[in-house]
Amino acid sequence: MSGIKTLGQFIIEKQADFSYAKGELSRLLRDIGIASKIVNREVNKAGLVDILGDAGTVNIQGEGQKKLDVFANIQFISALTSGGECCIVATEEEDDFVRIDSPVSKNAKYIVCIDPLDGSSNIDCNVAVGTIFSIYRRKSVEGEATLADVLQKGTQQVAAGYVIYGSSTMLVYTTGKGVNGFTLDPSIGEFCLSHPNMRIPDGGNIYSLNEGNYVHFPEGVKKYLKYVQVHDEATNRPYTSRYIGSMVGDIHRNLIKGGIYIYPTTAKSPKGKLRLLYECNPMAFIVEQAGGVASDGFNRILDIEPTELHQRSSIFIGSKEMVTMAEGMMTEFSAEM
Ligand code: P6P
Repeated sequence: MSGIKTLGQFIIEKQADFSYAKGELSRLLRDIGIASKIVNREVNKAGLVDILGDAGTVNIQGEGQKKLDVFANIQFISALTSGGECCIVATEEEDDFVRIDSPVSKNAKYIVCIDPLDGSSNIDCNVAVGTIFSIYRRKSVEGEATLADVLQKGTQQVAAGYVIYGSSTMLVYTTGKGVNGFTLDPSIGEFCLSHPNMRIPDGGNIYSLNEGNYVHFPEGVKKYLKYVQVHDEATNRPYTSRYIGSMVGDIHRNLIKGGIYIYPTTAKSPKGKLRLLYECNPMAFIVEQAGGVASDGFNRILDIEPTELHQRSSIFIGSKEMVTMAEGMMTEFSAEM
């Protein structure tokens, strides 16, 4: 029986994959793993300690921050600061990007975009929540890194991953050579390789979207919803609706079982709700590396040129055949508009 392989051992083993890396990216990934374990400890105790509920503050998205949002944000920034490999952190919880203020980090190579705790409104009802992160190499070669180093296309990511704090805690990441999943073993406090070379099925019958927004959906999405709900045994329809209001939870399930997650434009979110830099891009990189597809309904997510830090995008992400079908309906109806 092959022995346990921890995240740290795996990262070092795969370091040879990066011709340019001299260990910095490996250390950066390990820093993120450490912060995830600290966040996991608090998420798991959320009902027991005074860390539930609202922090009484509002983030740039206009969303009330939960105490755990703020706690997770602090933990990741702190781990990235002490690790010394990251010069800028762009986080959902801060209006502007955070320049890591430490002598070693000034010339650090990497930029991290992160949603420290996505889906946090679910914490009070014990539904899975997650962390989502993207890693880029800074483009500028001298002086301080700037916003231009942050606003890079998703195709420029050197790594991306998520942590799901669910029935078990898993860290799933890619560096562009496939997707691997690690499950936290609390008895040794290590993430251990549990899902090597994750692949999303080409087809599936799970669709994830908030049908409460139906009246404001684009016509192509309405058409796709009607398609998945038709009774047709030959094509295994009607499909199954699964939506937990936590992107990491919904996409992780669909990654394993096959499925599509859609957050289209709605009346409340005319540009889509999810943020390009630290939700759509990392999830798109991971799903593409697992054999799936991710677009805004028309264009590949990873090709979108960012112009703002908290820019939003609609997203259609998951099994190749399902996303392609939905995109076809979006195109069909946009042509008729
Ligand atoms: P709605 C959580 O706030 C989040 O960013 C994603 O994790 C989740 O899929 C989506 O928003 C839920 O949004 O509008 O359906 O409640």
